[in-house]
Amino acid sequence: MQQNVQANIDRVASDIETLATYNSFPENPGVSRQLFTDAELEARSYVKERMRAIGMSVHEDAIGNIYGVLEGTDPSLAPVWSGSHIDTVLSGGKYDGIVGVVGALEACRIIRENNIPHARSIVVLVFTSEECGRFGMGCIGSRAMAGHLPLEKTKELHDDAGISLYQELERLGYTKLDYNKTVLKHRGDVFASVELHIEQASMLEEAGYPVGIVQAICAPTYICVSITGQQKHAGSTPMDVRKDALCAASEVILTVEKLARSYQNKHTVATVGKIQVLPNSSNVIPGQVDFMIDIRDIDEAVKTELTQKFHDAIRSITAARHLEYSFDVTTDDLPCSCDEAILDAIADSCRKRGLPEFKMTSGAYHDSLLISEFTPIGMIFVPSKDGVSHNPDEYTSMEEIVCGVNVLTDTLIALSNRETLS
Ligand code: HGY
Ligand code: MN
Ligand code: MN
Repeated sequence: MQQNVQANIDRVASDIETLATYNSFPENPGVSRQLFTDAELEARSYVKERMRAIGMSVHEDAIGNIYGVLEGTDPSLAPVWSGSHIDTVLSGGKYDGIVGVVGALEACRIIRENNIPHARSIVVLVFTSEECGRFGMGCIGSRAMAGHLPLEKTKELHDDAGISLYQELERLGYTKLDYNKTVLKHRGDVFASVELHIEQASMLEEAGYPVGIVQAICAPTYICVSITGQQKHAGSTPMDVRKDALCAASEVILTVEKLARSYQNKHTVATVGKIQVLPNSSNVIPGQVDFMIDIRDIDEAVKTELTQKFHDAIRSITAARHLEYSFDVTTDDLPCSCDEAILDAIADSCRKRGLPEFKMTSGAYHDSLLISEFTPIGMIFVPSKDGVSHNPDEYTSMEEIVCGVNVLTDTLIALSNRETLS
């Protein structure tokens, strides 16, 4: 019976701390590392160098997904994947996504150092832009792999400075690569994928468990809303003749909260986290307000129903105030279930290590949600202190991370030596 492998806590800690130094705004709290910023490009270089140091071959596809390949004894077999993201939200933490990339690298180091045989190659992935911050779309790299982001569409995604994703791909040389050949993936291209990630909620901490086995992943719907009123003088315009876009938006946003609350289900959530007021001057009645509604659910039918209710509310609130609006659903993903055989492989490792086999649902979305369209997936969670994430105070102890890496390593070894999943 093979001894339990053990991750090297110092290497994992060093990778996490080093990546945290690649930060666009070090003067601000937390880590800010949005796609293709200098900080993110430095982080990419660091990860590629760590992949090469392990003896992996490294390549990127035409949308910037990074692949580090630890070749198996039979490289003709479909590989096992493990990865996550290194981009962050603004003023985010240093564990979201990073734990999955650093953990997969450490798993490969352990496999290599201990000469553990694996028939299938193991590929460590860094997915392009899992966060939606810069271009308003989440899981860009994994979404493109699943065929939901044709290259032409990248010309329509712009950041706040008006730069398109396509322009960035061109600037960095990615448009020289064949998009369809290097990005698109099909069923059978990948044998299985396992992602290690922080829970970003407090179930594991409350249960006192060091790891969790994800059974299903909630999916997002993003809606861009624009409300147009009449920009006028704040001092000389009587209250009864105003067409104040921000007052209308405020009514809408509170209605979004009220409707989401009415479902009383912890997986039915809706948020407005980004808003732009024009012209945003204290002595001008706002003429236009643009904001994004972020809806999540594990039940697609509920998400669709809630989207319709939000649209109805916006229509009636703006009509009552004689304002115009636009309502554009820009993302509408489907929730997914994880593969039973992969769940069992993760549970086998937990059992072998005397850990609880705690099955749970992910409220956050992940790249695993999108790649589940072409490969069986599994996810391993480690706790988030106080359930805090997307926040400078995001924290998971190194001991908990190492526990997750050990379970990930066992699972990758098991899967990379399996002929079939069923
Ligand atoms: O927003 C999410 O669910 C993920 O953390 N990007
Ligand atoms: Mn995140
Ligand atoms: Mn994440």
